[in-house]
Amino acid sequence: MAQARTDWTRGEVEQLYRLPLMELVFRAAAVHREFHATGEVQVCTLLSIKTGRCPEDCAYCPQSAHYDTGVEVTGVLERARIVDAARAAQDAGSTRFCMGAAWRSVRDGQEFDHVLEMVREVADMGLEVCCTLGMLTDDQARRLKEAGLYAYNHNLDTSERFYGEIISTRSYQDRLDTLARVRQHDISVCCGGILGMGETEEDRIDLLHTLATQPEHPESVPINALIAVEGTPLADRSKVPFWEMARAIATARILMPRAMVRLSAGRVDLSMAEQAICFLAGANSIFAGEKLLTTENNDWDEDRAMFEILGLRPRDAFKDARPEHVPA
Ligand code: SAM
Ligand code: DTB
Ligand code: SF4
Repeated sequence: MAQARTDWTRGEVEQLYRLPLMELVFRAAAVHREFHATGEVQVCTLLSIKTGRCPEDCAYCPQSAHYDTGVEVTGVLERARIVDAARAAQDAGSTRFCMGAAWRSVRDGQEFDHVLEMVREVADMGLEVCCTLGMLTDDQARRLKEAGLYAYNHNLDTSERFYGEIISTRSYQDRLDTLARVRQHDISVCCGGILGMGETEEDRIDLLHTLATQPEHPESVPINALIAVEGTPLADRSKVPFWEMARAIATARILMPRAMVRLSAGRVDLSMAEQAICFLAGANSIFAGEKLLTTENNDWDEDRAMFEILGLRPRDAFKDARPEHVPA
């Protein structure tokens, strides 16, 4: 099996991205077959455990306190709500449960202790537990790992150049620093971006290049299409053309052959045929469940029907590395 390269040049990434689409998808499908059981799709479910009033000004985000989006604000959810949601997700066939909090960064104290407790419980249920809580210190990453955290989501979102036009309250380097801490503590890295925020093709190529030249590739790469939410500065952005999504997915698949490439936000707007092209182009993970964090997602039943028609099957949990506490 070929090695995964982390020394891609910008020119190589650009060349791939700009291939005639059918050629690009064909090459991505070949890489996909070499590195993965085709037809196998990881099913993940999100839960927003703390919603809204976030001090950051991410222009795409309905949870930023800077914009009036009408999102329902909550404190950190209590144990029963989280455990029930995790169980429901597991019963519906999900193998990864991701808890998201609208924080700029984690603060030590009662709330973080509660999150650690929730990580422990969800891990004990046999789910791959993931969190996305904003920036982390070294010690917080260590404590999350100790509690049984499997993966951490922290997106680079776009190119370094365009980042400053989308977020002013933190830097690209802040993101990279947290990612390095997560990696240091041997937590699986989930890192991707958003298309359709007004970035150019050059920015998309730069993002893919940055992801693929990290010292180690992220284990999962979510590719989101912007969900333009009323009240955010990006509310009027037109939808990213589907073919750009397919292009980004296929390029990510070729550049990071072992990664799980996740067809993430925006899937709700895609037809089954469009989703099929994404799976062909190397996407092998989705978010399932009626909601992402605050926005609507595809119906469980529709997803089940799609799996049936396309001959897809859910991937087992912990296929890459099973922690000691989880029986085989
Ligand atoms: N506050 C934490 C952070 O920023 O890392 C965690 C939650 S944040 C909502 C997680 C990710 O959701 C963001 O990095 C962004 O990529 C994605 N996201 C947020 N709003 C989105 C939108 N409207 N459309 C697409 N993706 C979005
Ligand atoms: C990711 O890349 N996409 C997910 C997850 N990681 C946390 C979040 C999408 C959020 C879409 C907007 C919302 O539902 O609030
Ligand atoms: Fe806050 Fe995360 Fe939303 Fe940015 S993306 S406003 S950090 S919740």
